[in-house]
Amino acid sequence: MQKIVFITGATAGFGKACAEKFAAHGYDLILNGRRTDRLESLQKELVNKFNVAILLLPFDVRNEKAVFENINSLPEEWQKIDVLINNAGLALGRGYFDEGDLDDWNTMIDTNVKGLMYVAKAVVPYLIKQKQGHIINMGSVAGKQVYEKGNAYCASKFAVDALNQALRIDLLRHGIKVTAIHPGAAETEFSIVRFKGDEATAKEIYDGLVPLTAEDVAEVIWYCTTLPAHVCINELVITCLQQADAIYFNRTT
Ligand code: NDP
Ligand code: 8X3
Repeated sequence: MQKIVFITGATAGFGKACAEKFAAHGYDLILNGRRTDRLESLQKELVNKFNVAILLLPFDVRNEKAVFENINSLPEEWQKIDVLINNAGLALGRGYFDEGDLDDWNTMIDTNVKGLMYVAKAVVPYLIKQKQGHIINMGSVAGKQVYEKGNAYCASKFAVDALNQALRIDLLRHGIKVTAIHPGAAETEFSIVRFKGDEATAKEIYDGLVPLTAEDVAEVIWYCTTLPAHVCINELVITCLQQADAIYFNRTT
């Protein structure tokens, strides 16, 4: 039977790489992000290449009303979601707590925590109805260990870690798999967004490293969704070889 994956934040980075990966394996796709032009060109590309069906659902995950209106009104043929990749998220700024920008904090918490919760809450009734499904929550090494100047972003990803555990516990009785992926440094648009378009500073994050790619992360997510029905990976922490955890790097390349 045709399978469906719903990916938030599919206009770049991990979400886009997941869209390519799942389409290559014949999944139909529901793709979310705010940049509609990017969603449309990705749709065109993947339909041409893999002949899959794609539904675009452009909305801001911070917008509670938009999340529930869009997901509650999915056409019936799109309601049988097999996999939700709850990936939309961002960091904004990297600085001491006492120098932090409240707007940046609010955006990170609203997107990474509340947005992820809204989308899961809206999708879960479909998974419960079909008595199966898999939620992949995008965490981070920053949600496992706090680093200097990480404060609000780390807090948002610690919350994702907690929600991932909470969802698995609360959905246990419905037979729904819940997995968190916690990547380390991966070269996507993440750092350009974090440093607000300052490409030189964004690049420094990866100095001396062969960082993870979006495709590396998509490959791991794909793997988690291909295991036998009775097997659930609870969480995975993934770094490049030159990163030991959220703090220690071997910058030699
Ligand atoms: P990118 O910046 O490349 O992609 C982020 C995606 O999230 C974009 O598609 C963006 O789409 C979407 N997004 C952001 N805000 C919203 C919003 N309010 N509503 C809907 N979509 C939104 O970054 P990554 O792919 O690297 O990041 C994806 C996830 O992985 C994030 O949760 C991030 O925290 C996490 N992560 C990243 C790591 C890294 O080093 N790259 C490591 C660990 C975790 P648009 O702007 O079009 O809305
Ligand atoms: C992104 C990885 O180390 O920049 O979540 O926080 S890090």
